[in-house]
Amino acid sequence: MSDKQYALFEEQQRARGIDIEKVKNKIKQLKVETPSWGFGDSGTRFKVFEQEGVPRDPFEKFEDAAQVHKFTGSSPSVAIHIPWDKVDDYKALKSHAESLGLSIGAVNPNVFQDDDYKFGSITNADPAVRKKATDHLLECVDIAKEVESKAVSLWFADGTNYPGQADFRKRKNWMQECLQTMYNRLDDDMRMLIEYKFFEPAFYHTDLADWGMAFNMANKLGSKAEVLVDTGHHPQAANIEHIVAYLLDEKRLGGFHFNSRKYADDDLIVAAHNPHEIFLIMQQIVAAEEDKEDPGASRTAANIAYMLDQCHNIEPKIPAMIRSILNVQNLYAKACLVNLEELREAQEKQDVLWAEEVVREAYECDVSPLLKAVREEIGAAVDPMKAYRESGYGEKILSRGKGGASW
Ligand code: AFD
Ligand code: MN
Ligand code: MN
Repeated sequence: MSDKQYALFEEQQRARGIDIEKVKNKIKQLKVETPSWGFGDSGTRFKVFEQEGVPRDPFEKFEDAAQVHKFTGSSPSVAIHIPWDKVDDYKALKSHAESLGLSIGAVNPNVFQDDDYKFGSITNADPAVRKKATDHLLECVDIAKEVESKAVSLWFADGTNYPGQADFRKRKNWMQECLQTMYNRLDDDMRMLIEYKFFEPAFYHTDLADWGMAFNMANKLGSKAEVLVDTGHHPQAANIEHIVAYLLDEKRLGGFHFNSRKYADDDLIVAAHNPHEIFLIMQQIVAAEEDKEDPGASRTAANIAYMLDQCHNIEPKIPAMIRSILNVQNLYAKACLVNLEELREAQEKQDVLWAEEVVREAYECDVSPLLKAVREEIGAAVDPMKAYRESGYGEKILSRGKGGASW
């Protein structure tokens, strides 16, 4: 990137009242966690198209994740999923991660693939099944402690397919009872991130179906319980940026699972279909980060766990992850270019078109000179996708063959 290009960009932004050095620092602080399960084979209920060279075990998943961090400089942690990432020695997995410049991020329990969970896990009418599921949650808290992870990220497939199949209120109370048992196991510096999902795999009701149910559950459990917003988990046309602002104001936004969807939980490359939505989400976060009048909201914003939750079924996985990280950075960078003082003035004056223009203007800025400058300063590749393509890593791992790890 030419210095001239960057100098012109910087001059333009200064003229807009933007502190570019501050924006660069904010972008450098944005770290996005990759999901171990995103590197293994994945698919839909119709077909898993096995890919040549996918990792054969959790250790190789971390090696692939290390490529994403190597070229972007912005994804130093990897979420694990138990039992998909079960190993005999978690400390060995942690040391392996550290040898690659990575840390183990959120620990994700799995109470949706065992036959016993056919009619639910922590909402199952059979107390023995609820206990089995709760024991697994406790096991995951213990694994988190062993690998010094500070977050256990919870998603439940629990739900029903037909009216009358189960008692909604009993299930709600069973869930709370099991989650309280898990909550009580958390260390003071740990947190549980409660994810919700509108539907799937249950098709009539899902026990944690929306942000309100997750928020209510987190409130009942205590301050170490927060809400996880998966961007693919909402009804069509849901205003996710409003949900995010509400949770920030309540100091209950714990993190994100970024992906994009057209119609359902498609787990596709984040912002591939609707980048504006992710920008508007980021704009709420940046406004909270900079809100001097609400230190609680800015603390919450500063403590968000940014994670990808994606499965690349037809495209090569490592470059798809790199693309996703770049998309998140791009939209966060744009959100940092909103002149918040000007926006506040326009809002106070209720000048609709001025306020809309202040936000739109930032969205329409080409931030590539800014991102290239940041990448140069942090020692990442100026063009991560090109650098990965030219690295030969994708070819090297083909020797692993087919039939590697899958979820
Ligand atoms: C699926 C679920 C949910 C969960 C993820 C990892 O829909 O998003 O977070 O698997 O368990 O995507
Ligand atoms: Mn998710
Ligand atoms: Mn999902």
